[in-house]
Amino acid sequence: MNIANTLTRTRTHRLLFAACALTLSFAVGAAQPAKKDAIVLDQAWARATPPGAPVAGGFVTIRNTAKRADRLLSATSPDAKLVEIHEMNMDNGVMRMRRLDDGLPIAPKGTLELKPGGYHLMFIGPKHPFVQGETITATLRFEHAGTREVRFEVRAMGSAAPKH
Ligand SMILES: [Cu+2]
Repeated sequence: MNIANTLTRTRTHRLLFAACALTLSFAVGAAQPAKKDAIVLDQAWARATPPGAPVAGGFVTIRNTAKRADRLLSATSPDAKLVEIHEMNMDNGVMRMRRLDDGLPIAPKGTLELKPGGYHLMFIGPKHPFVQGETITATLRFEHAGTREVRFEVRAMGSAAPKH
């Protein structure tokens, strides 16, 4: 796979960006149960990383059961220096990623899916390799629902090339 050629420059520096894209290039897996309340978090998982990886991708499905909109504002994790909310999409065959400083809205009764190739949490500066089978913890902060702790099940790095 020749991701380097398809990447464009962003504010994020290139190495970080490339590694980030790599962690997100593989296909998805199954489910994991969640919490209650106005915000329901489901299918939280993170991608395993090789030692020294600068970033790791985290994915979760967020359901807003309330009648008013909410917003995912930010996230933190004891397992990484920093967690950012990112968007990734394909633009004319070019993979682009950007940090969403204003977070992500979740419609009333709506569902927001963070998944490979789309919105995701970017664990920046993992404090240890994310090892398959382990659990990574993060706290998500919502505008109305407050904070929620989520456990991300670490899944295999995968070995397939991106399908695009
Ligand atoms: Cu990212």
